[in-house]
Amino acid sequence: MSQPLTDRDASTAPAGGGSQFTKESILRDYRIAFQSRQASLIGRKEVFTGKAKFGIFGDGKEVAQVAMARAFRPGDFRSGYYRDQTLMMALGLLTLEQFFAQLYADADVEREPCSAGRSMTAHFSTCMLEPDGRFRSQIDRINVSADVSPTASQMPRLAGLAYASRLYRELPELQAMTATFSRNGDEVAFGTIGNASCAEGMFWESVNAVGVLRAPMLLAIWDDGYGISVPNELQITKGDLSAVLSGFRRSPESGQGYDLHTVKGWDYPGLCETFLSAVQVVRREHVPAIVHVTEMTQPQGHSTSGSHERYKSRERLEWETEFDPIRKMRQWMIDQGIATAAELDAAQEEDRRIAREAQRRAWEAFRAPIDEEKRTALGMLGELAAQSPAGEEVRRVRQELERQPAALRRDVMAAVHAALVATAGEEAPAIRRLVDWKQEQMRLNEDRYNSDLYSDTPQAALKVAPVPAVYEPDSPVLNGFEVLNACFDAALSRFPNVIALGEDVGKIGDVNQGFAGLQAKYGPLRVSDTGIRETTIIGQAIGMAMRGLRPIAEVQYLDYILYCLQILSDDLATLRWRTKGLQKAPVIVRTRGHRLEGIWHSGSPMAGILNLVRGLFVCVPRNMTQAAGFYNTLLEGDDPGLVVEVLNGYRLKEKLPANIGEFRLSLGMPEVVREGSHVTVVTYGACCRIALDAAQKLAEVGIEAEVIDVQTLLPFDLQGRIVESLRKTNRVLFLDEDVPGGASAYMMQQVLELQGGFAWLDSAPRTLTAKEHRPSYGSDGDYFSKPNRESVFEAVYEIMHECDPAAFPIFYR
Ligand SMILES: Cc1ncc(C[n+]2csc(CCOP(=O)(O)OP(=O)(O)O)c2C)c(N)n1
Ligand SMILES: [Mg+2]
Repeated sequence: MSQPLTDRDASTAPAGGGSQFTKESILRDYRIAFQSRQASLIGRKEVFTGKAKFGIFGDGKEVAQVAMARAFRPGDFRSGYYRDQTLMMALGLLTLEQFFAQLYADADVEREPCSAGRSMTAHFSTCMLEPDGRFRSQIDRINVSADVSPTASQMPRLAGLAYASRLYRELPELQAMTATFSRNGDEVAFGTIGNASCAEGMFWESVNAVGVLRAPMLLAIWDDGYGISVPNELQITKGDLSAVLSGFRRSPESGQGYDLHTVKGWDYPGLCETFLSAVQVVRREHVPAIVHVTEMTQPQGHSTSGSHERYKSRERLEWETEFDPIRKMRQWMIDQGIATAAELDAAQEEDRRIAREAQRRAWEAFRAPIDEEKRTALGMLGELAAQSPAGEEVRRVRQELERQPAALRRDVMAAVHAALVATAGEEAPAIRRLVDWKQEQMRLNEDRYNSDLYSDTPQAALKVAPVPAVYEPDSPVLNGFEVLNACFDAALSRFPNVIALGEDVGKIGDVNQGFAGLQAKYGPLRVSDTGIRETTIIGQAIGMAMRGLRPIAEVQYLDYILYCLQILSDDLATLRWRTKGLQKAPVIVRTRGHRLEGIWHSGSPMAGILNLVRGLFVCVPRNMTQAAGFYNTLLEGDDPGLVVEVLNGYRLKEKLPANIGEFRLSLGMPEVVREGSHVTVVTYGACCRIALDAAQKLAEVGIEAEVIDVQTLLPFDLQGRIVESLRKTNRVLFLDEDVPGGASAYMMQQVLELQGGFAWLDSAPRTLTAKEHRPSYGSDGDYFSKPNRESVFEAVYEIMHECDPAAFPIFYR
């Protein structure tokens, strides 16, 4: 083991023990590690006795984490994973009680401040927002971005958290924001990841991106040799991460690359030295670093789902016992004369008690409100049993609930439901009271478990007031891309925190020139080229947005959104919900699609997207002016959004609104783009033009189609504009270029089920979509793969034929 520790520069205000190595601070580290271990041991038992559903703990990783905590300072960020309980405790961001509250899924945000019971145990976060939804100051506290479960998914966001420091240091126009978000970009974004998760593609994509971005990231790899049961030899080339990462090492000539460190997970002084020296360079020079912590252990195995004796050899298990980091640290403290064995024994005894008591208090606090609800329900059920002819059945239901010692809310609600079924049709006063109480509980549970998918703050995108486009007599008629360009120019000049990034966005101003000339005007940090790395373009934007910036992140084509759909779905879309409104990342994702040429430049996989990104708004404007209106709205709001521009519309002519920087479109407001009385055609994006063309042809045979552009798929027609049209036409066609049963089926469900459109129909509702396969290449390929003027004509005509065959005879087949 390394030498004794000596104090370093004490001016770096420490967050954990900092760089001062007093006996007290070392003992404090030890006790946090020990208490954390006790929490893991007790936690596992809590799962096996049925009080918690699942456990995944940080045992074996404790000592490295108390060492890492010393490198943190207020203003820093963490993006990590489920092994970090000790780090959280050492940073003062998680109490033992809170740890247990999350284990029990306590839905009270005061008791379980990481996710209000929404995430499983060991998914950490800190509150980043004021009650009104604005960002709290980030510089006087340590900020933990909310964890997710998919392995390595903490990495793309980490890239953005780190990169924001660089922007705050290097962009003078962000100076005004530094009081809340940055001290000269001195903040480090710390990451943690398991060794096996480094086999994921996005690990390598993120490491590469951060190296290119020269962002101040300090990444710790907790290497315990396994990913569940699979050893390093089957995870990583050469079985050795340090070896394969070595190509990223900083080159002395260019200064680019990483500082790489390797240190053992049981070597407390070595870990402290390594983290403290590494972080100094990261902070000062904005050079990223990786600390590969090897020889870590996992005394209780991966999780409560199975035992590690199944896959670890006896030798390995013995080695893990011997090299248990807490045991090693204890010995080192005794050898160094920091504490005697007797003193440590006494401290350990006390720590065992502290952990047990915290567990008991957390359990009691978790149970108390539920037991209260149960008592109330039992009282009401007793009352109902006395009043009802079905009293016996109600009594049975009541008894069953009473007998459950640790009844959950679902058990209470199931009993109430059963009693109401048993007494259906009766008029006892107790029934009304029970129904009212049930409704009240449903409302409370809605808040506990379902709130905050979208913003409900004063800045919510849904509350942004619309501003109509204004046209002057001399307003110029421009190419679509020039309209967008004017919009982005206005946004960049009005909001200093707007940062555009993406492939080819910088120098050439994107492949369709939406940002043409804007890098020259605003500089390469405001309008940036990135590598071809969709996942980390989105991750970068998420991290930046969590630090107060307003990224417009571009995915070059809609077809390539599949590369980042996972991170959009798992991270961005869930962020506000999974923290019950304690964190946000108002990212704007820009892409283009629907129609151009060939399989991978004209896809429109909208249902796939819609179904995975609830939590984002999805705008599908039919032209660039509408797109500009949505960008302006999203920039005023604090929700994330996706805007799909129409790929074949950049060279179509549009009149430039005089207020291109200010005009705003409301989300969830369809527009009737052609009025008609016979059939309603509901569509969006590029299909609007096709529907309008078809409507013109239909008018020639006496059919008046009403064409409605839904404009945003999420949210969808908030005021029921489409059902209003159905009241008039009583017939409907849902049209788009997704696959059959794709977004057209979604629109149908929204209109017929949610809006009650079914009641107004005189004809069967229809959908017209692209074929099941991807679009073929060339104009004919497009024509025979996607809806076109003729197929729309025929679909509408057939609806009319069905209701009046004489007036509308089929003449084309
Ligand atoms: C994308 C994804 N695949 C699989 C899993 C299931 N899983 C959870 S943890 C884990 C092993 C991770 O090992 P490692 O990164 O070494 O971290 P450790 O648990 O050993 O600390 C796996 C396969 C997951 N959470 N996410
Ligand atoms: Mg591992």
